[in-house]
Amino acid sequence: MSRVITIGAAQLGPIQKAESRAQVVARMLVLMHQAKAKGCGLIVFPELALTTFFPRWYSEDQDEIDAWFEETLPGPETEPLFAAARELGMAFHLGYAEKIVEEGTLRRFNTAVLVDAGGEIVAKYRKVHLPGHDEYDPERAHQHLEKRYFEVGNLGFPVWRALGGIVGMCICNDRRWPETYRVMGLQGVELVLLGYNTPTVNSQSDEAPHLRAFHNLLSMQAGAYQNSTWVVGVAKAGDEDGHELMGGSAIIAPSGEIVAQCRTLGDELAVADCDLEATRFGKETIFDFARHRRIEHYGLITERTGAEPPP
Ligand code: CDV
Repeated sequence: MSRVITIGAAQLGPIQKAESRAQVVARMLVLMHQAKAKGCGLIVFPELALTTFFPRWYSEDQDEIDAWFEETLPGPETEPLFAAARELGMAFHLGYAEKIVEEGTLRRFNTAVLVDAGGEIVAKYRKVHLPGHDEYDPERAHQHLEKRYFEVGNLGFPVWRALGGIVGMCICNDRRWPETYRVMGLQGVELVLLGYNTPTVNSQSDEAPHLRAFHNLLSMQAGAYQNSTWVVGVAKAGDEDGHELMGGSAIIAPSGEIVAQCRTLGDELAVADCDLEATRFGKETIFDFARHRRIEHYGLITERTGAEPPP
């Protein structure tokens, strides 16, 4: 029996610093209606989807910084997304900057939520691997101040029973780390949703853009294959106020193959029918963790070489 969910990877083109949330949400609603016309039951939006990629801008003014954050979700500007989910019967994944008081402490996270077709938030993830730096760095071609503006996520890498399967989330830089997928893989994940904002150029070297595009896909395809899970990676792409972000949003099968991909650097939908049953072959054969993982033997390498285990 198949468990097919039609998924739309909703790449967003650039969002300029001066653009309002209302303008962005209007673009997202267009993509939601396109997705509905193509039979999607889930649409996936990028990391920090509601605004420009603000961590490239250095600021010491907390009010200015807080203007990029959502204090409530849904809020007045994001409610139309939730209404569209209900109207269209379509779940969505959304990345946003979260400002929240938790146990009396004000906190800020780089967050993603999964909203079901009834417009309810059913899952929340907070980014763990925050790249960049926390002070202005004059040596860099551009700033990347995620460590300044966000705390490390405090929710781990859980999975949820949702959309008829087992769903996990991560955000951008998380996708480069094998443990991101493995922690979810060990919980049986069948569908990993993630958004990214990745500059085409490296701020600290002349790394070739084609290599950066290769590493983007390499990470996601390896994570999919080695854990026999679908991975949907969605970019915010194009030129934001002179800073170019890569595209390449992709839907990746549990085999590691790309089954749908965006071709432009603008608002674009890539759609695929994703059968969650297709995760079973890898999970029951070569990546049957219970039968084939040999954790007790991994330490022997340390014994043989005499190397000290890492702290
Ligand atoms: N938003 C990100 O996490 N971007 C990083 C860049 C800075 C390398 C990424 O891993 O794509």
